[in-house]
Amino acid sequence: MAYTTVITETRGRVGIVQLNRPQAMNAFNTAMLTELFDALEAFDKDNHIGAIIVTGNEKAFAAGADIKEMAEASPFQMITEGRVELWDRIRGIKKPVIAAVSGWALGGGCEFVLSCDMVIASESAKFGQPEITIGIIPGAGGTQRLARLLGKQLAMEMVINNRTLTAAEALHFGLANRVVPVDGCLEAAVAFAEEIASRAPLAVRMGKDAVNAAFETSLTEGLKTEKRNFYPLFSTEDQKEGMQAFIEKRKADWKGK
Ligand code: DAK
Repeated sequence: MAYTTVITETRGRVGIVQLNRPQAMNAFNTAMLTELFDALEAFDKDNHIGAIIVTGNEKAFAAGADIKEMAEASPFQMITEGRVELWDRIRGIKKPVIAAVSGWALGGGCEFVLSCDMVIASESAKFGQPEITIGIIPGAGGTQRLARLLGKQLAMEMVINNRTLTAAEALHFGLANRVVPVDGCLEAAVAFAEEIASRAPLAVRMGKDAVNAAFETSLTEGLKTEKRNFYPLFSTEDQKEGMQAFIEKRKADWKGK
């Protein structure tokens, strides 16, 4: 597939999507959003791929939605031109998605990071929701995901007073899994993703789904989802293989079945 606003690459069992509008700080226009989700969905369907990385460049992961594209939009255009549906496609990706972030992750860029499953931040990463400075609020989940992740007070400060988080703060508050040096950020993310890609694929998929349920439901409903995902794994070859390998003190050979 020939993309113009993202670059895709495969390293081992890891699929990488690099956002590629450096002239606009990787601001998400409709073309880039569409290509990003097309690329993510293609990796999601590829049996060879076990985990996916989304990354930007050293200056910017992404500086948000493209302000120039939406500056003149009417409310109806915002609703009807499919932007909501586009942003929501991240929720359909079944494989783990890891954001490797250097530089700015602002507005929709920060919201996209929040929609990923895990985050490797380089020391230069900065996260924020500056929408308030252009007269709007986050529209791709930022108010809800930040409040759930960071608590009300800090989320409020970010949303209504443009407080940004450094990489160290992101790690401290649980928005990032690791902080790594700027040089080698992608390599660190690939190593992180390769480890996940080497796990039992069906269990990874069920685990992602169950953890995500915690953000959607009550504890009782979430526990039901966990059980619904837990028991079927006992019908997989990988469960038999994993437990047998433990007993025989050898490495498991996963089949994804
Ligand atoms: N949109 C368009 N162009 C952008 C951009 C953006 N978000 N961010 C940067 N650029 C462009 C700049 O205009 C400039 O272009 P030229 O002037 O050279 O043509 C180029 O990128 C380089 O930017 P700067 O010259 O500003 O570079 P600096 O290093 O000085 O500053 C910066 C970098 C990232 C701090 C700054 O560019 C900045 O503050 N950018 C805007 C950040 C921002 O306000 N982000 C929030 C955007 S609103 C929705 C879902 C989500 C959303 C909307 C709807 N639905 C579901 C419907 C999301 C909304 C947003 O994200």
